[in-house]
Amino acid sequence: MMTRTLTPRRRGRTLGVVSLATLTALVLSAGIAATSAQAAGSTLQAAAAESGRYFGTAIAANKLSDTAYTTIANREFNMVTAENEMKLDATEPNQNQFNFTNGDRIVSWARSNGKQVRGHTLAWHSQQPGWMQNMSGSALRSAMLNHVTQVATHYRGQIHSWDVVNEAFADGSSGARRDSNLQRTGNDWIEAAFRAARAADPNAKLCYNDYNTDNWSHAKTQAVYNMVRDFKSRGVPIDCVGFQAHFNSGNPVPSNYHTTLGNFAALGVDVQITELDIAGSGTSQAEQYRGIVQACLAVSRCTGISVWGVRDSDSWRSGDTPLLFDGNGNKKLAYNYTLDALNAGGTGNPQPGDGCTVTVTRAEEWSDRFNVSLAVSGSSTWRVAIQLQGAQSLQNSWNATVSGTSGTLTATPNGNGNSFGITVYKNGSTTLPTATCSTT
Ligand code: G2I
Repeated sequence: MMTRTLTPRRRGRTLGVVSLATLTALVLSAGIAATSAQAAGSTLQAAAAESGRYFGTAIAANKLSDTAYTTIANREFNMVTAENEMKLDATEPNQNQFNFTNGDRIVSWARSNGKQVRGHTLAWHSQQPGWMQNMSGSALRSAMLNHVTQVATHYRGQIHSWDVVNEAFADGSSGARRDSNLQRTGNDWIEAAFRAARAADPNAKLCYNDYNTDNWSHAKTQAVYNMVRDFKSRGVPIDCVGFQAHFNSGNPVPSNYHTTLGNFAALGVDVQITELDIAGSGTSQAEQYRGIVQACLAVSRCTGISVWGVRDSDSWRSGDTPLLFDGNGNKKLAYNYTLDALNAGGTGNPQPGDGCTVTVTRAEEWSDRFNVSLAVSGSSTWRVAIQLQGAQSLQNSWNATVSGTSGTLTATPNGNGNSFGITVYKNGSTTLPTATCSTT
């Protein structure tokens, strides 16, 4: 049996719900020691709910008749994503002929079991029906917007969050949009899709969803960040960013994950981990799952985590055994680590290895320079790397020790708390510097 010392915060909250006498009676009648297993959430959804988050899974409609599958899914998860059933090829197999049969089965199963639904996905270069693959230009743009409108309207009021646009950026170091028939209709296709989705279902949160956007220093991450920042500044209706989080040895969980999540959240969007799976086994896999949970819990706008399937055997890459239950439905070590990390919570006293996040805000501006305010949360022992843009250079700083004058600056505490500032000479660039935080 696992034991864990309850923090004061947890103990107080638990006893607020279950009286000490009741708890003692329960423990005595069960004849077992009081451990976290009794006090904490005993399923993923219950443990995540302690901090107001959801824990979800992808569901395949053709598995809803498998009771071993639905038993686990129903017990552990309170958010459901249709793995394939709401994609473009599934919902509009012929132009303007919509088929919602399997998507509806998943929504119906979710709702009858008290779960919420993530919609996946309205516009994507992949899994397009044949008729759409052959289209281009304004005809494709219209067909795409019609698809967004029709599908979002069909599910109006039933979707927690929609992945409005999926995987629109290229891999590698270019930071460019992915070439696709949709991209070739014009760079504004993404914002057009978001506007159509908002009009069709004003109450769904509208997300941009992608993979390989986990490491803050990767060009693709920066490119998506810049798009979201641009959308927020121009009033394009975006509410959330989905991080697919498909990890393996070639694409490991980055140590700066909380920084990525925190910096996106600081733009004023929710962040969600939408398709989590981690190739591997044993302690290594379990520790990576724990890291992901801790990163999400460190960011208040990280509102939930979904894994991409129930059992390893249900995974799109089952050979990688990337999920939380084995093929027989047994809980893996990764499950235990995930559950414990959720139960440990994210707002207690800082622990070694916990992250910090930094938010960057533009302040006063003059013709040649501007002020930047930075605020660190999550730790009081931090180091912030500030990336100046272009030829920008440092004029001045306050409330932190700042070294460097151009390129990457380093800031550390100087006894004046967690908020500090710099003045930056523009030297031709008014772009806001970016910053990452690490604990020391
Ligand atoms: O590739 C993993 C995921 C990456 N992010 C977007 C997700 O939508 C994507 O999910 C996967 C599904 O897990 C697979 O199940 O997307 C694949 C392609 O859409 C899905 O694979 C497809 C196969 O390509 C089809 O041949 C098959 O008919 O699954 C279909 C249903 O089993």
